[in-house]
Amino acid sequence: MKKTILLALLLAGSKAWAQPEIKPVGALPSAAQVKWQQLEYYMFIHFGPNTFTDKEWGHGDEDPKVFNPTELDARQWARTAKLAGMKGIIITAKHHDGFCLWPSEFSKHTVRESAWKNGKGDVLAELSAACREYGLLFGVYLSPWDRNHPAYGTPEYNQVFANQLKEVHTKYGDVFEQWFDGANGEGPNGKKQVYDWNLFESTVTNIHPNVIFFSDAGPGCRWIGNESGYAGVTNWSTLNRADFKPGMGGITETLNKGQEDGTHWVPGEADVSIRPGWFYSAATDGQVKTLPHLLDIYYGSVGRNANLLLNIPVDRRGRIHANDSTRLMELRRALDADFRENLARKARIAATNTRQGNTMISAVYLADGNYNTYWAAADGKTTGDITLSYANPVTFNRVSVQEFIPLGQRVRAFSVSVLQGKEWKEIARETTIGYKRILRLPLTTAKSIRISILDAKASPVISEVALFRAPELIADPEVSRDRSGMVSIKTQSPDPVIHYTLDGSVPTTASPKYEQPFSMPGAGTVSAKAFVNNGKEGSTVIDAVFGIAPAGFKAVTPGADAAIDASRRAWTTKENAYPAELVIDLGREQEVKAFSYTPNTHGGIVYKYALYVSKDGKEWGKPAVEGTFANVLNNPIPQYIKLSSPVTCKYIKFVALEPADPKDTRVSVSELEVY
Ligand code: FUL
Ligand code: CA
Repeated sequence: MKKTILLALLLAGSKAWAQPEIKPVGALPSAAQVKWQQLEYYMFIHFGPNTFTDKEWGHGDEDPKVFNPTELDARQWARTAKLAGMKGIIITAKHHDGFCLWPSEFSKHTVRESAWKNGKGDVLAELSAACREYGLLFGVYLSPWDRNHPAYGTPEYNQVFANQLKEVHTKYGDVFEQWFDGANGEGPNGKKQVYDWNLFESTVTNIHPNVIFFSDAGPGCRWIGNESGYAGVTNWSTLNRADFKPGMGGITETLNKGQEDGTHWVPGEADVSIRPGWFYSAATDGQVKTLPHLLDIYYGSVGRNANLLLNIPVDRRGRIHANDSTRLMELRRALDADFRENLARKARIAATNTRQGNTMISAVYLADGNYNTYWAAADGKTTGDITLSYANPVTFNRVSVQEFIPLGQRVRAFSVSVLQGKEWKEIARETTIGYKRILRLPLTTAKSIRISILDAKASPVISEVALFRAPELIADPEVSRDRSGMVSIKTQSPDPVIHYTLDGSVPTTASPKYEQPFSMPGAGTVSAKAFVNNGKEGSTVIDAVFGIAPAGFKAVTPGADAAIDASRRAWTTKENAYPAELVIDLGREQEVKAFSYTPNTHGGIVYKYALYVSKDGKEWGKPAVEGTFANVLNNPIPQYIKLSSPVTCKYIKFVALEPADPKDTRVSVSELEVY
């Protein structure tokens, strides 16, 4: 075997026109980054005092005693991750509240001060041991922003944070990824820390030279620019790193796509939670993302040259809740079914413009299942057609292509075509590939399939191409309610039967069957499930939560109707609007227990707010509730806020006090609801 390879290399080298060597192009990944990219999918765990106080951003003033999981089982987390096909776990060792999940010497807000195990517990010790047991990589999230530490906001704090990093990286074995969170919600009058990133990085790399640093700017990998789990359809793994700093804001678009001629290799990592929020809350037990949604996220991240970091919050017992683990296993089964058989392995594969003179480079290596063997075009050729031919037609709906990234990311544009009679018909045209690009296509049957590299920075180098036939999914039911309170349910699946409940229970075929829109004028939850195949198979259950239908509501604030019209339309002010008021007449006196603010994802997002209530629209008194919408800029989900006690009122006044993005001074409300 060895001899043949040697002979091939000798032969290749002896020809004057041969091009055995491929010159790398642009910024290149380190060996550690290549290994990291191949992980593709791993678990995030948010766990801490917020789990017990039902918050997304703790203030750091919480009693550490609140942290008291009753049956903490890190082996259950690791087992779940393993069964889900994930390669590692990254845990919030320290979130913005400053609470340390290990007994840090450099803080008084830690597991040691908690009620858990009488202060003798150490979550990082338990999780790192469980990861080793299950063959998973262990990673840590540490928030530089610390709302508890007395030194925060002074230069001294940098050393405190460096000391904490040192503890975490020395005590628990290998760490594959160090997550630096860029968030800092202190606002204009808050304590702003000038972080010493060089110190933080060198502290860690001295201990773990191969760790991948996550931040808005890398250097190991970069935030994908949103918390919904989607990379750009164009996604370069390169970035002009000098232009970015963690937490600088206004760069989400660039982070989403990368930069074609970026100076450094800083690949994207897409982070998203399986629930609306990052921390566990019993209120979201019914809002675990659906299977079609999670699959969409997978194709939108791993399928677009990014790694997927999926958050599974641990609950108050210290376990992963059954609703989350059940959905994770559904996702695993669906992914296994989607990629069950690579049809490219049965094809005859040919390519044009193939680089000559190196027997290690050939179209046959495009479907050998080995990432390190590849086909490449000749120098000077930036295009090439890869054709898969079959004796009998094949049917597929997924196409996957992988570039050999150790030589750089090259492809700028590619397409997929199928031969119909004598004509090639293009069925997809896309931009970047990178480490992996997976296209979801309509079910297509053909005897010849062509993947054309249309443009590249240098001769394309392709490791693998694959075709799959993924089974059809049962689409989620979509529940909507109009302004008058009429509820409609629809779904994309052909001929489904939809059943629903209004009491929070899981719909079965015995539950009421949806036949036509029905009225639900009050606040409530509609749970819907679509059944096919005579009720034998069902979709995910959708829980749609609604406030009081705004049929009789009137916007007292001129032009603000869009905030109460039960639609996606938003009410948006001009710039420099803070503070701004939105007054709503509820039509009659009603009991109000809670309100929700649905931010407009296009901007004008409010961070600090107050809500007033009144019987006559004149006397408002003190706010019924005031506070901040934690993490609303990066995760703009509806914000549900409970009043401390129910009030009876006819008017409400929402006051926007501070923007989430200081550079965006408009106030926008997609919907304001009361419950
Ligand atoms: C953000 C944080 O503010 C959130 O709370 C969460 O930890 C998310 C992963 O990162 O920046
Ligand atoms: Ca290969």
